[in-house]
Amino acid sequence: MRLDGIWQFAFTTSPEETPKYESFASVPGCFDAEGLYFPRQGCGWYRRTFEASGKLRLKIGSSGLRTTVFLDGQERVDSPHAWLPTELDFEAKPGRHELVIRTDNRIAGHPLFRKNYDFYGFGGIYDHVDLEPVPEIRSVKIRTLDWQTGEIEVAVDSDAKQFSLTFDHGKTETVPARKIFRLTVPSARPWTPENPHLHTLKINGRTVEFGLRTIRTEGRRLLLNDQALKLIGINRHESHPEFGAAVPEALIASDLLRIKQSGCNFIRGSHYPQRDYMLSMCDHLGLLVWEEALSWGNSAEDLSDQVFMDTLAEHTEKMVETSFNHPSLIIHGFLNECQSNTEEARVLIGRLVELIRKLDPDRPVSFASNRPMKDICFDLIDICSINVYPAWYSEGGIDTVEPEINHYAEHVPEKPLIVTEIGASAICGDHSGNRWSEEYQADLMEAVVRKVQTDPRFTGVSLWQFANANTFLNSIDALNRPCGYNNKGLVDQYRRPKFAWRRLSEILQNDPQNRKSRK
Ligand code: ADA
Repeated sequence: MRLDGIWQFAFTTSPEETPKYESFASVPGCFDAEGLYFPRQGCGWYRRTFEASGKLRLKIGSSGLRTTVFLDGQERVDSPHAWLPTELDFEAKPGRHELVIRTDNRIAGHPLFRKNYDFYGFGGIYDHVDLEPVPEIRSVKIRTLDWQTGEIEVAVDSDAKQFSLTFDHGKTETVPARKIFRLTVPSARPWTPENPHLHTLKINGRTVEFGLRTIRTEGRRLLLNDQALKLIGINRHESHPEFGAAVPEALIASDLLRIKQSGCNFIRGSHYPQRDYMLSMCDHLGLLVWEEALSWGNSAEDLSDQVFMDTLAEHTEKMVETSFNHPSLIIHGFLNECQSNTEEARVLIGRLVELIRKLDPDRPVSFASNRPMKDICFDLIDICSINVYPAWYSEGGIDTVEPEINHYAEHVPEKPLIVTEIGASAICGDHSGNRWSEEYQADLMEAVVRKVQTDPRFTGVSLWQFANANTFLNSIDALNRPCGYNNKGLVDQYRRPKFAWRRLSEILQNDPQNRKSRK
């Protein structure tokens, strides 16, 4: 049962105040995106009733920044894991029940969000709310062991005594239940960005989509099904002036289609876990994804704060478990631009890498460093990733881009190297050719893309960024962010293309390497 729709709504400045449900709000929706509560800090209370009974699971696909669920007046879940699903299993007596979801967007006191983060922390329910019987199969995790023969490893969490298994609507086989087992996919076809073929496995009525592909690093190369990848892509925030983080699915689909059609093959989901719809769409389109845990520019003080460390570890674990079966997901990331030149960073990064490798031994792990020359953590991860802004946050012009990134390539260890951020702001309609103009942004982007395409030391680039995205409004830093947006989008916040977007599409569409993968 999908519970989306019109819910009763109340706003309070703190969780202690009693909500008065005098208004209505859309679910999904962000209360602070537009209108009455823009951009207020406090609690958005969403209330409705439903009629159902038995053992039920409530699932909120994505919400933030802190989500508290009350059922029939009782607090049942309290989660700081913004952008991740919140779930509650409960037993309901026959009759009508009251459901309240409180979303708190206050930054003070949040264990992971900080006020210096260069993106807006929206309050609200970003994704669907669903109610279903607790599934007999609690979770299924599928790993590709051999992409050519179709051998997979399946891990199932369930108390069932036997499993009935059906691949791709084929014939059903019944086997005794096991926690982990190997199977061979009949008529196996690999998943690649060019031909993103998906298989399905149905276990006791639960269907899981997956793709046959391996991903690993070897020296400076990143290999998908043993073929070296060159990633040309873009960072994307889940953000829109009118919907906040509750970006409608049709708009997510249109963003991703445009990215695919431009010739890009890669998206860095900056800087938090991605919605299931986003990853599923990338599975279908053959777009490769870097997903990362919520964090940004964290200081050594954060990195050694016990609450921050433990919450980030729990958050990372949930993220890895939630996204496990998506073949498009190829890199797990965390701690964007932390103080990775400190011992505090080494301890936390080491802990997160170990945790991820235990949960998912296959996918490479990385974090984006904005201090490649003094970073002391590159040895801990599989891919060196650098966020650098030559010709934007430094004096030189576009001719400094190539020498500067050459310099980093010479310095970092012998591992795949991705320029995870690089770019310039541009205001639509400024054609002066100076900084902030569409021309300057396009020229800088072109210098970067041509360099990464032709220099084998680079495994890839994710340009900063797809669309202008909402960011902080009330700090001194906001003076650098006209109208409260980070304006480095290649399209603006309403997805209107700037020169750089058209130029990028032209470059990639004229690249014979790329032409075949856009089909
Ligand atoms: C950083 C950061 C981004 C964004 C960017 C910028 O690299 O990771 O989130 O803030 O800088 O626009 O300056």
